[in-house]
Amino acid sequence: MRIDVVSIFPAYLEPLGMSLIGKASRQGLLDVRVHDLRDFTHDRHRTVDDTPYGGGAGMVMRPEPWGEALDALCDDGDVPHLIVPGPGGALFTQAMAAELARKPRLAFACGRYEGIDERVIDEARSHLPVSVVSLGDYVLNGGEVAALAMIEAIVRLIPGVIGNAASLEEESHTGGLLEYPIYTKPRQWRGREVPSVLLSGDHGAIEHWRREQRHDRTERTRPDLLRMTADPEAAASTDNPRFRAAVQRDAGEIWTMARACWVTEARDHDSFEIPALTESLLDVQEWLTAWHTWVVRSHGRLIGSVRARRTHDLWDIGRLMVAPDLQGRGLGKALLAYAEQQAPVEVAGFSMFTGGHSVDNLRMYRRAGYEICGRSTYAGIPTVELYKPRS
Ligand code: JEE
Repeated sequence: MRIDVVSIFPAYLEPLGMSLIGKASRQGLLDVRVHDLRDFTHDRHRTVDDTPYGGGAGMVMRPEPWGEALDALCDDGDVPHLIVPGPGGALFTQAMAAELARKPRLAFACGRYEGIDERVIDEARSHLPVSVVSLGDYVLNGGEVAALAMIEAIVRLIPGVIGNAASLEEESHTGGLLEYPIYTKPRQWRGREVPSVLLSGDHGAIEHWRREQRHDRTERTRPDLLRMTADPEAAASTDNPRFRAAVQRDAGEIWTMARACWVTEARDHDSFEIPALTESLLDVQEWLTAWHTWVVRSHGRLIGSVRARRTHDLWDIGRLMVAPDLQGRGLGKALLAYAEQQAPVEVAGFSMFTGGHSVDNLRMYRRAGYEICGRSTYAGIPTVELYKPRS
């Protein structure tokens, strides 16, 4: 990946030569170039600011040096995705970092003073993808510190930059809960003991304790991650529904919808002993941390969901559901195809599992290329295992 940064304080970006980012640059995974905006001025004083039209406090960055600097970044055919840090931008998120980590070229335009003449952004949008992004709801003196933070968050997601792929894999499985507390040696420090469960060697008890800690901490310090209230995504109405990674806030609706969806299964199999019907809300919150789960919303309403995880060389897909009033319109098939697309490259095929009497589901799975590869029973209910090789 190539990253260009334009600033009037190139020295602010010197930390980019250190640590993981510096190492990635030396290994050739990354090419970071910092440019001084003043090199694109032509007056004796290398002026980059002027007074605002319409009055107001402070100074505004003049458009001409920015125009020339951005032109210089685009002179060789391929154009970068331009990120303009600004206090009025969209909040920078992990999802954004993951999306930007896949681009071959990024450029950061770091403003100072009150910001950059708006026409620079308008003009850049006419030939580049541009995102105005804010690091958080507080005011900095310029875009440099924001760019540093964003670059660090993006670059660590580039394959090969963090040596330990397992840590990234683990991170992507946090499922929207905060972390559990961690400890190392010595066992006793300043009179404080490491929680005894961690020394017990009982892996089940440790897992249970960590799970409890994560829920308690999330409830205490980030209740917004658990509650549906003020969810901007849920509030946004979109006519073109898009699949998104599920977050903890989706748990309640997934739980409710599973009950609505699987009650027909219960009728068809003459039993309520179906995992999707007997599980609790806490179970859903729990499996959201262990599975990749995607949801689709329409006009703020959760209308579909699916989950998947890797077991050996298979991508195990399940809990495929569509709101009962919207079934039969191809949304289930689209969700299934989406879950398949998300499979890691190493996966050889897809596996699914359904009730033996789920005639409509089985028909849909067959049409999607699945073959029955096994039959068994679960709690006395006939079940069917399905397989589809990766094409
Ligand atoms: C880029 C200049 C300073 C200070 C006016 C009016 C804004 C600009 N999360 C983040 N906070 N701040 C930035 C950021 C700040 C920047 C620039 C990013 C370029 N500045 C500046 C004050 C103002 N204020 C009242 O509302 C708040 C404008 C940032 C990011 N990313």
